[in-house]
Amino acid sequence: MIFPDYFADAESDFDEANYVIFGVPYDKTSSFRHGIDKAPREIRQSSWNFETFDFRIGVDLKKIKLHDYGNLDVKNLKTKEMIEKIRDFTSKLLLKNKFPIAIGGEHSITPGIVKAYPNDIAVLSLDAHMDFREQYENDVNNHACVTRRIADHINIKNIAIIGVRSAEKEEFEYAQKEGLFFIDTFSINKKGISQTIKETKEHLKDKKIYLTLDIDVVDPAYAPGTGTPEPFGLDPFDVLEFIEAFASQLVGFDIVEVCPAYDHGETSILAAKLIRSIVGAIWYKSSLQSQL
Ligand SMILES: [Mn+2]
Repeated sequence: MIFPDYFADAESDFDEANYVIFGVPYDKTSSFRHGIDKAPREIRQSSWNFETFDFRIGVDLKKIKLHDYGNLDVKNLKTKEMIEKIRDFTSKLLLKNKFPIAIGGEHSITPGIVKAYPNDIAVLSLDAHMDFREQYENDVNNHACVTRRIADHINIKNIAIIGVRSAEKEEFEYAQKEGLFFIDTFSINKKGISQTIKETKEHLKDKKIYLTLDIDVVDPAYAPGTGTPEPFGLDPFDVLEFIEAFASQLVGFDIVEVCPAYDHGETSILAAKLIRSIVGAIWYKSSLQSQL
C-alpha cells in the first residue's frame, strides 16, 4: 500500500508550523553501499505505521505543529554546492523560528545544516564512526569527514560523539590530540547509559545542541539497512533514553544514513519512530517549561 508522500501527522502548513521536516536525498560520497537517497521516501512511508497518540508522553502528535516541506533537490550537486544549498535553506527556517528536522541522505549533509547556526552551539553526534578525516577520496566534504567539517564551524570542545566504535589509527590519534570528546560503545556497555548521559551533560553543560543521529550508531541487528554497518552498537532503548535526556536543549536534528536497499523495513521503521519520539520529547519538555 502507498501512503501519502509526507511524514505522518505533519498536517500543519509551513507558516503555522513550529517544526519543519525536510528530506535531503543525497547519495554521492558513500564509500560502501549506495541507495541512501531513497531513505526520505521510505522513512515517510514507514511513519504511517504508527498511532498518532504517543503512548509515553500521553500526547497526540496531531497536536504538534509539524510541517513536511518535501525534499531539497540536491541530486546532481557537488558536495560543496549541496552543503551551501542546505545551509541557505536551514538559515531561512531559523530566521522564521522553525525547528529544523532533516531526513538524509548520507551524513555529508550535516555540516550544511550546522553552518546555518551561530558558532556557539554544541553538536551531539550519535555515530558508529568518528568521521574525523581531513579528506576522503579527494573530497573534504565526504561523509567520512563530517565531524572535521563541523569542527571548522564550532569549537571542537563543543562536539560530543556517542556510540563511536570505528576510526582509522591516524584519525583516532588526531582526535585524541585535539581533545575531541567521545564515548565508545564498549565503555557504554560497561558503565551504562545513565552514566554516559551524566558525563556528556558535564561536557556540553547547558549549551544549545544540534543533534545528528547516524542510524549506524544502533546495532545492525536492529538497523541493518545502513551504508556502513558496524557491529557492537547501541540498542534502540539506550538511543531514545540518551536523546530524551537532552531534549530541552535541542535546536534541530537530523537522521542520516538509512539505506533502504539493505533493509527489510526495520531500519526505516526505527528511523520514523525515533523522529516521532524525539519530536514528542522536545514538544513535551518545552510545554513543561512554558507552564513554569
Ligand atoms: Mn556513521
